[in-house]
Amino acid sequence: MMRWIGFALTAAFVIPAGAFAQDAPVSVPGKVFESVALLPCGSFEQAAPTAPDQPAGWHSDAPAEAWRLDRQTFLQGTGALRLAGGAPVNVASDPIPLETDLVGLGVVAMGRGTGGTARVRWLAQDGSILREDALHPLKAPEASGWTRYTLNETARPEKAERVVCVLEANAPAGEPFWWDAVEVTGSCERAPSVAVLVNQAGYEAFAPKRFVVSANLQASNATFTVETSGGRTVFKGRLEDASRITGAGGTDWGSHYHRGDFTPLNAEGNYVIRVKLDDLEAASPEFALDRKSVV
Ligand SMILES: [Ca+2]
Repeated sequence: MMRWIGFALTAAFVIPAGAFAQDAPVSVPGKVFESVALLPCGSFEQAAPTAPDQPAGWHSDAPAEAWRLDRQTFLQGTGALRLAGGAPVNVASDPIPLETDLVGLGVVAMGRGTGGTARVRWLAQDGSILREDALHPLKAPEASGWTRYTLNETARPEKAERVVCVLEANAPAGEPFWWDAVEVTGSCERAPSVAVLVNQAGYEAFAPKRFVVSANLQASNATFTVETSGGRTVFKGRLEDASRITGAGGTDWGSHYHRGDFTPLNAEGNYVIRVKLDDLEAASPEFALDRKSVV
C-alpha cells in the first residue's frame, strides 16, 4: 500500500509557480515519510557562547556588526538575525548531518526587509557542494511585515551527507534585513509506527476514560477495541480525527495524534486497547480499570 505523509501543504501556503521541486522523493510501499526538525538554532534565541552579539549555531565571514542578534525586532521568541544593509552579507548554519533514511527536506523561513535570499546547500562527505536549492518568497509581505520564504520538498542528492542553511541579504544602505523562524524539516523514509498511550496509573471506573494514539502516518479509518486481559472484546469505538503538530512557520511535523474515549466502560478489570489505523494494528500495555486508580 502506498502512503505519503510529510509536507501536506496547509491553506496558509501559497507556493509560487516554479517553487515545486521536480525531483521530490517518491513513496515506497510499506514505508511512510516521517518529518524531522533538523535546524536547532533557526529561531535566533541564543547568543554564541563566545560572542554575545552573534547567534549560536551560525557563522559568517562578514564583520561582526553586519550580522547580529536583534532583541528589538523579531517575529517570534526574543530574537532575530539582523543583517546590515549596504553590502552583501552571507550567514550559514553549522552543517547538519543527515541520517541515512533522510530522502528529502523542506524549508520555511521568515524575512523582513528588501534584498533577502536564502538557500540550502547539500554537501558531500569531503565538504564539496553537490547542489544548492533556493527558497522562494511569497509575492506580498504578510500583515506582520514579514515575508514567508519556502523551499518545498526537495530530494536529497546522491552522496549528500550534510546540509547547510544559508541566509543572505543585499539590502540598501541603512536598511537592515531580518531573518527569523527558520525551519529545516527532513523527510525520513521509515517503517510505519503506531503507539497507543494509556494512563499508566490506570483508570477510575466511573471517571472519563481517554487515551492517545500517536502515529507517523495518516489513516483514513481509525478504530479501536477494548479487550479484557483474556482477549474478550468489551468495547468498540472510533478514534477522533488526528490532530497535527505544526511549527511556528507552518511546517508540518508529520506526527498524527488521535484521541479515543471508552468512558462508557465501567466494569472493573485489566484491559488492553487495540487500535487499527487502516491496515496497521497496535496495542496498549495492559492497564487496570478500578475504583481506586488515580486518574
Ligand atoms: Ca526568534
